[in-house]
Amino acid sequence: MSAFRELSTSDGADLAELKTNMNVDYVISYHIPPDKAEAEAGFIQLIEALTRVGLASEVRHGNDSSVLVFVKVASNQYLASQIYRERLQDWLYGVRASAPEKDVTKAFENEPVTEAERLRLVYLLITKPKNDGGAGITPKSGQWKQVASIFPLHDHSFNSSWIKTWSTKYFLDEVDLDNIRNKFGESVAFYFAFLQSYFAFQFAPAAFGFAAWLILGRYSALYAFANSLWSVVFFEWWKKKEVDLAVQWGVRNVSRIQHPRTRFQWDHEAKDPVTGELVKYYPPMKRFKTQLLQIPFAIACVLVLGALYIFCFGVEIFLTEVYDGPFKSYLTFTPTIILSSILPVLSAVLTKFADILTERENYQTSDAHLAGLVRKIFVINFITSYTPLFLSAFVYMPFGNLMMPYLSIFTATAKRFYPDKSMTTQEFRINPDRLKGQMVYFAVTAQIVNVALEFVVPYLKRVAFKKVESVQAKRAASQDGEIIYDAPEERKFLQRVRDEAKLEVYDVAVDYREMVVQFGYLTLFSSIWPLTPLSFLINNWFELRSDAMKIAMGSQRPIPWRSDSIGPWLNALGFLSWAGSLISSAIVFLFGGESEGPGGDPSNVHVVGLLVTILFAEHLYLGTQFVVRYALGQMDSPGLQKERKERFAMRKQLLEETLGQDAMEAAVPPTPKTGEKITLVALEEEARRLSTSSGSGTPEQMFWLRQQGMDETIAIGRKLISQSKPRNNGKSTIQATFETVEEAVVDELLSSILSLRD
Ligand SMILES: [Ca+2]
Repeated sequence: MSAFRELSTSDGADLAELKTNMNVDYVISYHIPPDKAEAEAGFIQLIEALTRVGLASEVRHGNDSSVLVFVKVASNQYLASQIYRERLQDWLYGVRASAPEKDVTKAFENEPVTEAERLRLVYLLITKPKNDGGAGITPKSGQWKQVASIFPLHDHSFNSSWIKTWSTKYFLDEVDLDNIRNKFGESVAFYFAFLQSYFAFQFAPAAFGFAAWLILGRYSALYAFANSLWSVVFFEWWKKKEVDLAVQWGVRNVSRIQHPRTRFQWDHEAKDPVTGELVKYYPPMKRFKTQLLQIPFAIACVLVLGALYIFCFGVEIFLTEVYDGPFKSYLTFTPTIILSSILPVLSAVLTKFADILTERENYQTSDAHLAGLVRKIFVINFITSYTPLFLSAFVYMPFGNLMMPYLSIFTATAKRFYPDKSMTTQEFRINPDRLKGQMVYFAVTAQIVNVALEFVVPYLKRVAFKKVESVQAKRAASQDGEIIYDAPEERKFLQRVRDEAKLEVYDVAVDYREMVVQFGYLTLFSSIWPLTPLSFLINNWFELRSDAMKIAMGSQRPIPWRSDSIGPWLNALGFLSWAGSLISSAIVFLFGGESEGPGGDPSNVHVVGLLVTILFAEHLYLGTQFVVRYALGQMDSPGLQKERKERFAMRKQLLEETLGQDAMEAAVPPTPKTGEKITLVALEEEARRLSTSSGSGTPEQMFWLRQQGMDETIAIGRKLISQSKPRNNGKSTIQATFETVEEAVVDELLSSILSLRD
């Protein structure tokens, strides 16, 4: 509970190790492979690459199989030139309305560098390709596969006051969101802004839902209409709000400055026939062929997940409504157990497929890559989230009586298990409350379970891992004697960094997905139970706070990326809002009025055929529109070409004029000289001498004085590597093997699919 206590009590932030980040910009966790020579060579390359782009580094012991490399900008002048260059680029791309001041010093006086801006630029410096002025370090891939993670350190005093402020107020205001933006960048700030707006908007449906529950009852046409109208208004309003926020935060059009994906593999480099710029080329047809695999992928998702649901659905209906034998009250849990044990595995495999498929689509920019991935993830989530309700509303209720003969399969099976006992069955009757019961589950129980899965489970996992690790460390220490790596004054700080290194990487897409799925329940099915919006309203107050806590305590500090919208999720919202009008009208049509549903007899449904036709046609229409819109978006037009040509020329000229290539290069600090032979002890002494003789060394200065220059960092790093005892990245062998096998199987399957097509 220590991390929790530190952050939740007011004096937590006073702890010395939480107060300072030692001026560290980023921490790189370098995993030591079993082959020590390989480890050392990779480490030397890492330090050299960092030094080449003007970054200073210090190395410390990480755990048995990793070292931590601390990175900060050595030359503020070089960083300043990078920031200035980027601001200029922003202006050229229309992100900012005015050009930055020509006098560089003045420019920074007028517009001080924010923390998010600095961190973003330093991250780019580390990861950008070499020919783009970066160190080209790509975590976990290719040459850098031993680089496990690159993360900034949390600002714990900010975090604790953040959580405290948010948990004591009902509404977040602009200042709250601005603070998030300055710390974690616009990409995270947009999520919280969206969630806050969504939360505020939900007061309306919560109120009229409550009124409808009191007065109109369920399946009310009036409620469905109002709800649908609300979703359209919210969607359109948010589209406007998004632009507004982007302008306010100075990131409008920032999605135009797209970051090239480091893993993009091009066929060849060619001159753009229009601008003359040298571009990396990957034939769009080749990509399109891979993209076509999305169709079988979606079909496979429907079949695999659909089959599972239908099977569980059949078992459930049989057990609850037909079966009347022994252990009935326990057996009714069977479908839930089957579903909750198989569904996560299936979704994980399908998500992995989506991942690999998107990777194969080989997008040039990270934005395009993300959009491609989100499309597939959305398909999976749509099916897993809404199928149970779809089955109940459109299969069970209208066709229930026709299902009866098929349920005799289960009866026969059950009788085989109880041949001697006389198994009784009851007459099958449609349960009219089934739909409502399910909706209450999704609106209340599932939401609470989600919070637990999102926050409590990862926390418990961390505690357990820590326990295991400390036991392992103790055992290792008793076996081959303890090596003390940390200087006493740094020990607590380093321990804190090691803890942060173990945290998960925050992925804002996970949080968006959760909210988008919730929005779907609201638009598609809330007419079944009008208290749904009220329940979501309450949930979302907690969601805002628990997501904040997830970032502050459960994740590494996110890289402060910029963005000018909620990205591909906007389309998902638009789709759900549109689909909501169809589905909820169909539900009201089927179940509204006196009869409360067709009662399992299809002859009670007169216009179902008509509705299905309309539904199908609408879907087809939407699909076609989507494909055409997408295809047109990929095409170049003469107007666009002209614009691109002009912009390119202007950019090139201005960049050269304002900051010549020479000036940029001059700012890179000279490579440090080779130091004399050093040992850990000698450096310790040096640091101690400095602290006692001058008396002026702050902890931050002392931290960066331990290793002076690249060569000393390399020497100490090699020593730490040679002392290490790699133990498979902290994972158990079984876990590691399982992951490798899983990946290999999926990759193999995909390869064979691709080769079949060729
Ligand atoms: Ca969340």
